[in-house]
Amino acid sequence: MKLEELGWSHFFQQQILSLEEDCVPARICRQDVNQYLLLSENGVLTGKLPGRLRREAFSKADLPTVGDWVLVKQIVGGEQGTVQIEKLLERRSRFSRQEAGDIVDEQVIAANIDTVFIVSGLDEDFNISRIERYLLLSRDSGALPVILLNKSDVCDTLDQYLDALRPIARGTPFHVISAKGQTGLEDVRQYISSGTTCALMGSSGVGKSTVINALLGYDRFETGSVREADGKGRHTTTFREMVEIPSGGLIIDTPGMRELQVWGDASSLAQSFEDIEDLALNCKFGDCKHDTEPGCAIASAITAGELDSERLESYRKFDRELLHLKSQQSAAARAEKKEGRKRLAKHIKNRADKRD
Ligand SMILES: Nc1nc2c(ncn2[C@@H]2O[C@H](COP(=O)(O)OP(=O)(O)OP(=O)(O)O)[C@@H](O)[C@H]2O)c(=O)[nH]1
Ligand SMILES: [Mg+2]
Ligand SMILES: [Zn+2]
Repeated sequence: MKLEELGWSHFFQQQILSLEEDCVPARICRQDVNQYLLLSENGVLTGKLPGRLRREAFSKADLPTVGDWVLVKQIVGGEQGTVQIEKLLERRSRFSRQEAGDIVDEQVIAANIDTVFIVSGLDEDFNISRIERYLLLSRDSGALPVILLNKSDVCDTLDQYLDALRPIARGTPFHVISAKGQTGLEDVRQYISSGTTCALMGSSGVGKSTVINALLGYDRFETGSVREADGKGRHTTTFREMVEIPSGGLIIDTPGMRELQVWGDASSLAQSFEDIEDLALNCKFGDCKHDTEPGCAIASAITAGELDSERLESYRKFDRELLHLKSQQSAAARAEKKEGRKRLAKHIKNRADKRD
């Protein structure tokens, strides 16, 4: 494959002008425990990450992930196609969440993507707040979010679902499809062409792998049944992987994420909830909490049926989560600074001891 077909562009080219000649660009398609799988002009490569790059990383987000462009060098004396990763190139887009668990760090789920397909099943598992959450995370990604409403073949309450979706989707395109029934796939293909990359996100069981198999035209990814009671999946896909689409373009399958903690700041909130923030400009008091204050434009909109009170609740919830994230980030930064000072003091003392 040519580099352009793998998504290479001027943006990446300009980053390597002054680099050593024995390095070549390659793109991460899979990350295993101790190694990476990469696509390159010379086919599939196996890559190792040197300890130096790990040590230099401030955050996990500084390490290569699926979709990343890196520069690699053939390992001298190593097997053909075994390379060392020398440098991670700057990303032109990234979809991130907060690392699951207690660590405060950014986890990049997919890098250098053009389109984020937010997949949702039109079954018992349909969940508006979840779509709202994915939308918030996509706002800052630099990729275009597109909502795919899958499993239309089993849905007889479509109008109801669409009525609930419209106010939160706002300008975001959405398409009703059935991967199983092979309908609506042309709507999805319009976002895919040679050199572009898309990624599918969404809970377990919504049909991400089934959609990708339908687009590829063969069963590349394993799919799994959902629980009958609530339509939830069983986490069939367990790692992220990027594959080539025979007709051009690249597509990333991801496992359904159990925890989807926000990663972003006030601007992601403002972008996702422009409707609320615009209304708030008309509240009588600048610091209106939209609770019981007189002259509250948001309360009036809710009374008039122009705004769903649940939307305001989501806004408040994300606002709290983002504030919490911010305070965790500053606490982590303070701890790091303290740790750094300790290390420096130790270093100075060591040098002094040596001189003595
Ligand atoms: N009725 C119907 N079922 C579908 C459709 N698409 C997928 N499914 C079924 O939904 C189940 C889950 O599909 P997967 O593709 O494994 O879901 P996934 O999103 O990849 O799930 P994880 O890998 O666990 O994150 C499977 O039984 C699929 O056959 C559809 O359009 N209609
Ligand atoms: Mg899957
Ligand atoms: Zn108000």
